Amino acid sequence: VSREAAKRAAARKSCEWVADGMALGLGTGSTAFHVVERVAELVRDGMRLTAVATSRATAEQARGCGIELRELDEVESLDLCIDGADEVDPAGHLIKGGGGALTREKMVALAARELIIVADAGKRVERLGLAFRLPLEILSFGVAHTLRRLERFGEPTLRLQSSGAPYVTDNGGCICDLRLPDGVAAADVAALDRTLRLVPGVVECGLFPDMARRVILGHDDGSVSVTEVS
Ligand code: A5P
Repeated sequence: VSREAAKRAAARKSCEWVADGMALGLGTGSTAFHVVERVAELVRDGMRLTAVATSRATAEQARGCGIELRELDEVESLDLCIDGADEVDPAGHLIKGGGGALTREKMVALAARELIIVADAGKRVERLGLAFRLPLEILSFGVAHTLRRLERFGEPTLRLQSSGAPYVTDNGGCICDLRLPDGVAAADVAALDRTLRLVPGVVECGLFPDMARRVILGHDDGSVSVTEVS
């Protein structure tokens, strides 16, 4: 319950940066869920907002609570994207993709002038990738070959559904969860992201280097801390 309060507090705080007339990017996951709820309240209170969702699940939630949605290609840019993360390091670099939506999340975040990350304080780590496996979206074509190619970076595993079948993303791809035995130092995040994206079969990498402008962490007592990333 307290973790939920932390997520909710961070999510609600982030919406203080939402202003009338904005086009928003809406993230995916249990923390972003609270962002969508708060944005819907703002719309009900009369704010004119439009949004691009980073997943089908978020689109469904947003539509259900009256937020006007656009496709990414219907907008030239977004004013602000608010999303969750699986890990945040001291430099503000992120691991995302625990929910499998990393490709759309990265595209929507890049289309936005500003990315705000909302998370419970447990997501803050000293070094990315030690506790959480790095998600990569990979093509379903030739999965075994792509996984083998990824072995030189760590221990790749194919994400499965509870039925045992491969997990399928909104884009029809698969997810490889890559265990990085030594994690990744802040100084190496951008290079590792580039290198992994060059592996044939890899669609996108869950490393988000230098993308967050502001990180809002919620604590169990409902307080929040806001860090501006320089
Ligand atoms: C979705 O693909 C992820 O990037 C999420 O943003 C991330 O998993 C955070 O989710 P929670 O807010 O549910 O922890």
